[in-house]
Amino acid sequence: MEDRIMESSSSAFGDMDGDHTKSIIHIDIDCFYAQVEMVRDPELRSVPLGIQQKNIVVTSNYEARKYGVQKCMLVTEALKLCPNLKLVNGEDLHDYRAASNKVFAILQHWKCPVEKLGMDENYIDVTNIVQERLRSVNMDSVSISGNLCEEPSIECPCGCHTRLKVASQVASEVRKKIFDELSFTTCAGIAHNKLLAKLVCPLHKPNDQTTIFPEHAASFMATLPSVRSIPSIGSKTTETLISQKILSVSDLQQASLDVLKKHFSSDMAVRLKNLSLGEDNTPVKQTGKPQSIGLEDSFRTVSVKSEVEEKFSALLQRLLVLVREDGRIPVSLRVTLRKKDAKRLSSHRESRQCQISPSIFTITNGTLTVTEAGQQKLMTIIMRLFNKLINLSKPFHLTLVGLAFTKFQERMTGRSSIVNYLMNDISVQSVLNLQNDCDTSTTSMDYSAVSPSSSTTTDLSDAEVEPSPKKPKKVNWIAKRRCLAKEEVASPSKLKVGELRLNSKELEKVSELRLNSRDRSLTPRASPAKECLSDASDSMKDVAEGGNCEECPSYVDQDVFSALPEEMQQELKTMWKNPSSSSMPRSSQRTNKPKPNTILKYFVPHK
Ligand code: DCP
Ligand code: MG
Ligand code: MG
Repeated sequence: MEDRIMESSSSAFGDMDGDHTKSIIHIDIDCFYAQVEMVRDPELRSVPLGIQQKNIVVTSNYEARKYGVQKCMLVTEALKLCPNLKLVNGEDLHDYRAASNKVFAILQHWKCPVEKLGMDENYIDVTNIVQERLRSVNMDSVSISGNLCEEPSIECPCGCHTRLKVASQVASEVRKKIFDELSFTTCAGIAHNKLLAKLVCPLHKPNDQTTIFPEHAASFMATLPSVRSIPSIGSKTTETLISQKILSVSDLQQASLDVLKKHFSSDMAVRLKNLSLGEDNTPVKQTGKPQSIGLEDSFRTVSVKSEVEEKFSALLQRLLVLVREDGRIPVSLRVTLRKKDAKRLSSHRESRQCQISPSIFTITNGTLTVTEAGQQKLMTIIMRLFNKLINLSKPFHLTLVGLAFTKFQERMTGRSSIVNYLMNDISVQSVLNLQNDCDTSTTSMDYSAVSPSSSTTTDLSDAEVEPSPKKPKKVNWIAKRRCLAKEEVASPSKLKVGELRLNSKELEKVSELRLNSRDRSLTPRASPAKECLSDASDSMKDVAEGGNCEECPSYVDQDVFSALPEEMQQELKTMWKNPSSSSMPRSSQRTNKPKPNTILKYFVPHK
């Protein structure tokens, strides 16, 4: 135990020494798509209802569940169980997304961090509200609202029972407000960490809530049917654990850390062990705009290039609508394919992404638009990425194509925002989609926590060589840890542009340079290379060879420097060796004569 805590404290996850100070609520909307339809048409409330996407019932209302109609059941199977099942097509996700955003907006009312986990799930960290209320409330009069996982035998000396009781009341209020304003019933889980809050949330479905006290964490975790039931554990991790005869959560609780460390990194081993005990110290991070906006379409099989092109073209049209709604200018595009592997009788996904020029998009009357020529440019890029993924000299069989804009530039409206654009960190996206278990057309909105610099989720699943289609997932823990170590993304580029007058060509050049530098920070190191590279962007590979600049002054960002063309590097080095011969924009060197606007100007020391 001590070993675990010590390891844990020195790990990247921070300490996990039985800190019960937080109060976290996890909220999940009951039969989400079905409720959206029932709110639209109240007559559907009294009938068994299934939401259909292609040949699958993606969810059903609780009336239909009485007949055994489950999420992700084949329509044929569902109709056998419930011949009166009313089916509503749910392939257009627009209204579901809109409802999801409304719920998210309501949750902002409490002015606490809210992290969106999927279309119908959110975490809220109500620690501060609880503290505030406890100042004005008689502690003895506080009672649990809703269900308690297990009655406590003794009071925890830290006062967490009282705090969680107050949190359960806040959860009731949150659920009531969602119901009053949107007519959606919800479930909630209340705990001192995200893991437990999520896991106890569905214990009393629908329209109810459950609280768990910290001392019951380990015993509750042991009741879960398998290690796979832990939200952060994906199929590959599960496979590895099973290979070590670790099947149940209690097996994992009892597994020796040394054994785990033989199969996982030290941090990961500790993390797995802690999760099995119901310990999780990942913070609730306020969700910002989605980190990527994507769409996928799946089908039985497509083996002809022209058909692929049609699919992409249709996806692109829909994607451009979403991007217009979002309002940000995309600067990176990702193409995803799922290839059928006849030999392995399986399918797997592969992605490629590349930067795209922001000039493809224009803002007309405040609306983001793409001209016909711009759309053709995008199609050319898409098909180029496709050609990189598929060897066209051999037959291919695809079962899914996907498109996503994965990086964005905030809108530039005026001179100062150009500076902002260049100075702000552009968040680097991970490769995850919110997607269906079932093979249907999906929209992916990969929501980011506001800061891209650290991991916020408890997602440990399988490094996302292929994002698992099992369940909605957000940012992947391993991918983030491996590819986006804090120090690699947090430091802003040292390009300083305060005094520049840029024409659009140069602006583009600098933005590309900057993005290259960003992407380069993703370049995988040492062993995790495989996981990252399979989804690596072209630019990552293209800039991976950059060298060190021993002659660089300390204020120069080495990543940026090594991403420059060779001749520019030479020019800079010469200039640094012999500053008097340079066109560096030092005030002492300024003359009235206009100087060519060269890249050298961008390298000015940080003040
Ligand atoms: N969804 C989907 N494909 C899946 C799972 C879910 O399209 N494999 C969609 C339909 C659901 C919504 O996401 O309505 C939310 O998923 P949940 O797992 O929360 O399921 P529900 O909200 O439908 O039901 P529950 O009452 O069990 O939460
Ligand atoms: Mg739900
Ligand atoms: Mg859900």
